[in-house]
Amino acid sequence: MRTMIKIAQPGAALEREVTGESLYWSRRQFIKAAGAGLALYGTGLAGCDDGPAAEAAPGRKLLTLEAKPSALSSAEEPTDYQDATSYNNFYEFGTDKEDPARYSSELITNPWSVEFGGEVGKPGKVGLEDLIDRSALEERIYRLRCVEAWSMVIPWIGVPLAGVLKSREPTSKAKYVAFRTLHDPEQMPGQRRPILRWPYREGLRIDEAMHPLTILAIGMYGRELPNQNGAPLRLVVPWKYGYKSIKSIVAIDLVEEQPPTSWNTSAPREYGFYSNVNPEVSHPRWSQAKERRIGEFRRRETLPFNGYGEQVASMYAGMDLKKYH
Ligand SMILES: Nc1nc2c(c(=O)[nH]1)N[C@H]1C(S)=C(S)[C@@H](COP(=O)(O)O)O[C@H]1N2
Ligand SMILES: [Mo]
Repeated sequence: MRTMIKIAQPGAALEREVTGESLYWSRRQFIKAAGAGLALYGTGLAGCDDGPAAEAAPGRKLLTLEAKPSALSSAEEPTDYQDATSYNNFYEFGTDKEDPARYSSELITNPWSVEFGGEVGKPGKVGLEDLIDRSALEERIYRLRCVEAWSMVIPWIGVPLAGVLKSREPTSKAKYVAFRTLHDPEQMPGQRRPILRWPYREGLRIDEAMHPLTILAIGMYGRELPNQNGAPLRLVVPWKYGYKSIKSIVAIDLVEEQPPTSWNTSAPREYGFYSNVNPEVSHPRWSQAKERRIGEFRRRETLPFNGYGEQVASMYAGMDLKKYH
């Protein structure tokens, strides 16, 4: 596995030291002390516009987002913001972990819309501002476990996918949900080469998509999403390997048959449709038993369903999870 290389961004570190990070973390301490659930997230940063995310995408201000803390959050300490925004997988901008932060800053994320199709009563394009109710935003601190055996803990900001899907009125034939990322080789240089079959595609079974843990995120660490993390809208499915959490979504189709997904199409033996985190099912080229939390040196045991088994295991009762990996 690669070791992490930190890229110094001119001017970034200084700004971060002066305001953002320290502010964010002191607020976290406050939230902890007050007991999560009592503190209203976002108020402490009101009026402050150079917070932690300000340096992540040069030339773009990442606005503060107000979000309610969620009872579904993990109690773990979030990964360092700098790590979460400089060690990314977003192959549309290159295959190195540093490429997304380097090459995604010009991506135009406003205006943005998502096109709904397939088995829905209300198909068509919906502007992001109409799709996500900003007064309903929640902060969900989730572990993200990459198939490459590293993990992070990220305070996402978003809404349950279920409500968004229901607003499009799925028909009784809607058995799966298919997601698609923007396809624009001009803006996404990685798409000029056939690393994957573009656009990036992912899919969920309808019960997985409707599960309360599954969210659509528009922010993290109290701010809008940096481009490298999937701005302006990404999926987060915490009990599955990271590649299921598709970034920069432009289309969502409700469909009757299991939809093709990018990783499963490119290497079906290595990446199944379900992709539930499973320490007992090795990737053909490496074990999935352990993981390294970014920022730590010791390796941790990987937990079944990434530690969310109590909430999600019943959806797979009776399924052979080695076959349906
Ligand atoms: N469109 C798109 N979405 C994507 C990817 C990608 O290459 N393209 N990489 C996936 C992988 S492999 C992981 S581990 C997560 C990483 O999310 P993060 O960079 O916010 O940590 O994004 C996922 N979503
Ligand atoms: Mo990943």
